[in-house]
Amino acid sequence: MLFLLFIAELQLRTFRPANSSYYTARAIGMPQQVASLLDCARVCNNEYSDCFSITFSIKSGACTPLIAYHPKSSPVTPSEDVFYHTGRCNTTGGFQLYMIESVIQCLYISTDVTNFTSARAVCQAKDSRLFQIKSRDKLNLMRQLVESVTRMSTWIGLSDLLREGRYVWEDGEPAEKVSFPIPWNVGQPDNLWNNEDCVEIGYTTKQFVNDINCSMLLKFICEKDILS
Ligand SMILES: [Ca+2]
Ligand SMILES: [Ca+2]
Repeated sequence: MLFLLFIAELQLRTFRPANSSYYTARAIGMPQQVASLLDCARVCNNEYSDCFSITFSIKSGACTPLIAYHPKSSPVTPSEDVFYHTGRCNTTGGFQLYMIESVIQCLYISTDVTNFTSARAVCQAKDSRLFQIKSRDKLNLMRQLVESVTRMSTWIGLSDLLREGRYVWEDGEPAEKVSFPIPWNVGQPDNLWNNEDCVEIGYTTKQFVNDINCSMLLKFICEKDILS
């Protein structure tokens, strides 16, 4: 139940009031009556893989899923509606939108555990990659997901498999080129037994990461680019 509440909360946050003067959008479905903004967000997420945004009228309960926006064009949003927007997240393969503060992510969260190589392969097969923590917001999101959803140590998309001590994010960017520093736990990375080349975020040490043996069985999170 806690899990469901958490997901509902995050979903709701994915639809933020937008300045409609910067967007135009085209309806991709007829307006339908829903009970709440959250239900409208669900309609967009679950019933339309190409849904980019919604209009929702608190007064009438009318919910309209939208596609295609063109920044800096004239608005078409009816003035009595509140216009919410989000990036697009194709939910095929179990992906969902998650957002905290300014970061919005299209994520798949594993329900079972596996080693780093398999986790990476699962993400790649889903046309995505292991979750990368390249900003404070993404670290905050990851921390909440570990605390409330995976509830155990979770792989992140960072490793020094190619060259010892040279950490590279899954998209190939060397960690030292990213302005947000790797949030290592105290004393990490220690390359224990000369055999730790993959990186986990621990359940008890949520805001910090640790290098660990790649054959450990952990949960993982895949991220896909948000389409806007
Ligand atoms: Ca290492
Ligand atoms: Ca370590």
